[in-house]
Amino acid sequence: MTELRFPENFVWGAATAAYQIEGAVHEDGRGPSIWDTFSRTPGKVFQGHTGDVACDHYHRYADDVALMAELGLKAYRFSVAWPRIQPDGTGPVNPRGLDFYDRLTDTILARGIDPIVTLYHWDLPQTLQDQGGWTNRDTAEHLADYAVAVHTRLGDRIRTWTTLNEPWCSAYLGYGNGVHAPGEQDPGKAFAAVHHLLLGHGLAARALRAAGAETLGITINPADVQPADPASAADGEAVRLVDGLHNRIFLDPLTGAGYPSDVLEHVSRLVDPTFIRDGDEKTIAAPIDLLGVNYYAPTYVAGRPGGAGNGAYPGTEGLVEFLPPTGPLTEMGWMIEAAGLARLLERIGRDYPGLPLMITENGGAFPDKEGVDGPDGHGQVMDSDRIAYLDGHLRAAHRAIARGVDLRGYLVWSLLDNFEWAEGYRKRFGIVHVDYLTQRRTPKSSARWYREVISRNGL
Ligand code: PNW
Repeated sequence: MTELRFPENFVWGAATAAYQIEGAVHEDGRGPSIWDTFSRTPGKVFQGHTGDVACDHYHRYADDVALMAELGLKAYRFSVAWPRIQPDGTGPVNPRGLDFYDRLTDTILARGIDPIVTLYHWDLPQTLQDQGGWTNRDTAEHLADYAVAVHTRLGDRIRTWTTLNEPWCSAYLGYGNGVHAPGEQDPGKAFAAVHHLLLGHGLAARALRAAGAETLGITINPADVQPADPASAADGEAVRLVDGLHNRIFLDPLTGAGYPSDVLEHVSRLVDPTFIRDGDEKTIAAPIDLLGVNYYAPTYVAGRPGGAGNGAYPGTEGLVEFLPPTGPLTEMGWMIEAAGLARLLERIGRDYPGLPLMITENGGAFPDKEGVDGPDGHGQVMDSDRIAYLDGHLRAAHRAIARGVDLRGYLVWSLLDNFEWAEGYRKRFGIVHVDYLTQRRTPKSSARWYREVISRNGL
């Protein structure tokens, strides 16, 4: 019996990203991206893993879409690799790159699945990085040109368009603490990147709207920032600072309020923010129809003079202590706290009303336990920890809906085990297991569980 039913037309699906699954990095005229460069730089990615082959999805996409259909997915979120479309990031489009997404889109639609496109999931063409990447204002303009090129080819079939995936990661992990490509560590560059990413979003959104895109959005990874001690005023101030750097710096300008003054003040202590020009905030505030929310774990902070801070949040050194995760953790070392998802959704619903939300990523890296009684003589992959994680977070999402949050859908991260960025292939987020030696796909027990959830529209 179903205890928790989700709204009618709730969108159930799964998400992936180009560099994490496609492979085929030298095929059909694709140019190099910053992740090709970064993964080849010694010491950056676990054991030097690269996306060269990944899940070989570029060749196996039809089988993978068949798998999605077997799971009953209503929607599938994938990203388009900019360097396949414009190998150098600007200039004439590479038709063979677009051909792949054309075939993929038709295959998805033929299975009755709704495609949701992410235009930029971190694979910046290397040529643009050579000109400064997201620290260069021109990159924002180039993003809009690229967006239009993709829309020109796929706009007749794809309804839902999102510009960026998690600009927080691109800016702060890419240019702040250097854990992600391009691996720079410079607070000034990180904030310039935040602004140019937002500007690129605004320019792309405006161009896509003019081109007739139906549903337009962006995906962010807002943080559920909590105080170590709810009664401490110092911890409350730390929450305010980290919330500003992680959430309000994106959400306020996206929704038309411009940059928050306390955040601008903090940024100005670290860098001269001349990269923000008159009119930019208006561009960033281009109307959107959907906000994608990715959630994995909460962030606990304390206000402490001399606190270590965190390179991913420039200027928190000496002010903030980021608490080590406690309780049950995923293999990423991230806390498992489903209540954080409900708090986050309710907070966004309250502070940024009128914006339909979709969970565009949620999931966890967990160990596989091999079962012995697979239907075809192969072991089954049992992942009860993942089922528990997803179940808890879906209950939290349902609670938020019951409290009035306009949540339209849920996409699990991820369909397949894949290239987990700096962690390489050692962390597995898939509901479908991938054997990287044979490229054999085996749905885990969570995949079967998720199929049931979808078919019942609830838990
Ligand atoms: C997101 N952090 O990345 C991405 O959108 C996915 O591509 C990725 O595979 C998934 O989450 C799991 O990691 C993040 O350090 C990477 O806070 C790192 C962080 C957050 C999100």
